Amino acid sequence: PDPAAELAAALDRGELTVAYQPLVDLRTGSPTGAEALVRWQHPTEGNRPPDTFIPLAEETGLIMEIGEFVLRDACRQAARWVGSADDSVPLMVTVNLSARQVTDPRTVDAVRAALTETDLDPHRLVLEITETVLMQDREAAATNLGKLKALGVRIAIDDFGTGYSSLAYLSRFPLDMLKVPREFVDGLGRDANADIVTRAIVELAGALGLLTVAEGVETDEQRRHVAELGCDLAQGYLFSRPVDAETVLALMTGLD
Ligand code: G
Ligand code: G
Ligand code: MN
Ligand code: NA
Repeated sequence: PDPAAELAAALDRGELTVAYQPLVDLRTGSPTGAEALVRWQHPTEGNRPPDTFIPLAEETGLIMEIGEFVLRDACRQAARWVGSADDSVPLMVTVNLSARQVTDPRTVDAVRAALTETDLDPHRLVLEITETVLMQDREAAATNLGKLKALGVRIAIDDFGTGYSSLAYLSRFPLDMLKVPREFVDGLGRDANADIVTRAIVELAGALGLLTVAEGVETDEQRRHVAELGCDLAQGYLFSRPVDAETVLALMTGLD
């Protein structure tokens, strides 16, 4: 069948779900939120990874509906974490936005609706955008990001330092967080350049007042390394793989 129609039907039938990968505060070691990652559980073929259908969703525009679904689920889950955790924990949920979502003005409406419906403090929602996406349609991206920031949400640059962008341009955006890509974390202690680049990202973030998240932390040595370099948060298989909403709720509320 037509792959685009199949994806649309999958969304209608509820085959798309959202997994959550915990974010850990490197100072306390406690979970402080999670990244929302869409999943497609195909009835006969099992799990289909996002990179097999997100590009198609982008092309066809279905990403707007999928994105709305992910945003709503993410805000609903985060509101549950907040409702059952200690007030002092700065819980957050991060959601990936693809190119079309960043430039389409309807994304602002979708984010506003998700926040209102779930009564989530906007500050707890962090939108992840890649540098390449930001550089694609600068005008539209800047306008939309300004409106999103006005709602009170935070903005993260995903895979910082791997895309095609200008620091001068990026620094004019109202950013809140930089995510250190897995490939840099993976090279720490083995590749001098990985250390230098990661250190530079953390220093830049510090100077600009942004949080840093180390991605793809798989070993205790990597955890120590990124903590030493001054990263604020980390995620990766060392702490947890992406898990379902109930499992992450249990983690977040200390029942696990
Ligand atoms: O687990 P992982 O295979 O989930 O994710 C693979 C890629 O798919 C990542 O680059 C991630 O940013 C992207 N991705 C995962 N979930 C979403 C989503 O809800 N929206 C968009 N636009 N991208 C996503
Ligand atoms: O591009 P983005 O950063 O949004 O994608 C996150 C991707 O990284 C997801 O596919 C997620 O499953 C994957 N991931 C998360 N933690 C780890 C890890 O520790 N090791 C590896 N290899 N992949 C990871
Ligand atoms: Mn991401
Ligand atoms: Na990333």
